[in-house]
Amino acid sequence: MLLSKGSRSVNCLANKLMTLEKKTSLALYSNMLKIRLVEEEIASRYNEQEMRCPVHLSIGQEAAATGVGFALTQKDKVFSTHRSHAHYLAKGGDLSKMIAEIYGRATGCIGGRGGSMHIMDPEVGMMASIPIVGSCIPLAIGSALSDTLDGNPVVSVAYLGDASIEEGVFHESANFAKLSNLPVLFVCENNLYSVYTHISERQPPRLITSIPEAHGIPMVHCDGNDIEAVYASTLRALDNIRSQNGPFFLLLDTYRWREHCGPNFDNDLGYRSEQEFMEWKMKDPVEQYRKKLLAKKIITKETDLELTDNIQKEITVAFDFAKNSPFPELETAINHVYA
Ligand SMILES: Cc1ncc(C[n+]2csc(CCOP(=O)(O)OP(=O)(O)O)c2C)c(N)n1
Ligand SMILES: [Mg+2]
Repeated sequence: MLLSKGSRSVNCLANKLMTLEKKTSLALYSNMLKIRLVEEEIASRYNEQEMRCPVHLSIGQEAAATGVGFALTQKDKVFSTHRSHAHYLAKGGDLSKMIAEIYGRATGCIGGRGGSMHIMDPEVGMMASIPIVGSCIPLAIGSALSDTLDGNPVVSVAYLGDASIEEGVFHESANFAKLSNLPVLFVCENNLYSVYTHISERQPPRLITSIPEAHGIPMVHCDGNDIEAVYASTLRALDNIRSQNGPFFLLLDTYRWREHCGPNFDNDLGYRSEQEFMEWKMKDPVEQYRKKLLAKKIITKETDLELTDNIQKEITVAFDFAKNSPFPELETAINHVYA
């Protein structure tokens, strides 16, 4: 884990890691497993053509969303991207409302109007998901400015992919957030790709870590497959922000396993190698943590199976709920439209 100058000592992070309670470990593991199983279910049912929206799955990236989401309070606000399911579930989102949204049903978290790429639910602090790359970032900045002016002690989180770094709005937002000392956590999930293009073909040969530094924003760079590292780093980042030190940047190394958009594997297209994929797959965040918890006897093979079974049942209930829910009424089609 790499800490930039100006951030606090690593010891406080190590202490937090050591004192991670059994129930916290279990909660982190359960949530990662739930994201994995939910998204695998979406993938396996996608070809039934009842989910009539594009889906961007986070399979392989579960530790990033879970570690961040679990460190936040319910009042903290999250602004997400096209790859939002995991962010929502880790923020305490309702699984049935999410699946119903993806199925376009009136019971979805935004009434079936948005689908997978627009998941939002202000009740749990999921303020928006925006598929235009980089565009959720200024929303998080505006929200942080508004909360600061109103005296609300809330942190706004801007999730971004590695491609958002290439958008002008990221730099304008980072500049303004630092200048105004805003309580913003930038979370960059660097999965190396923007659709089919590797970061080395899109960005000059410098580390992303140099970018927040150039804006004077403290940062932590950590293994996005290590759930405890992500969780502890986020707690550290939040400590720093809540001490009114302004924005913080968290860089998480991760990898998406399936195609950019859709349920399939696409290594056969040739934009990345099977070997690279396998190397990342070996770092499977769910499997790594399962092994760790088994070794520490926090779970057993039996309790793990029971947990998996319970999550599967919850998933079945959510899909049944979605499929049995009505579509929105035609008369409501122009509600919430501002044009
Ligand atoms: C401004 C803009 N340009 C292009 C696109 C098309 N597009 C959708 S997702 C995506 C890749 C984004 O990559 P990244 O931010 O790294 O997130 P990831 O998909 O890897 O999670 C692109 C180019 C878009 N939605 N918005
Ligand atoms: Mg990416």
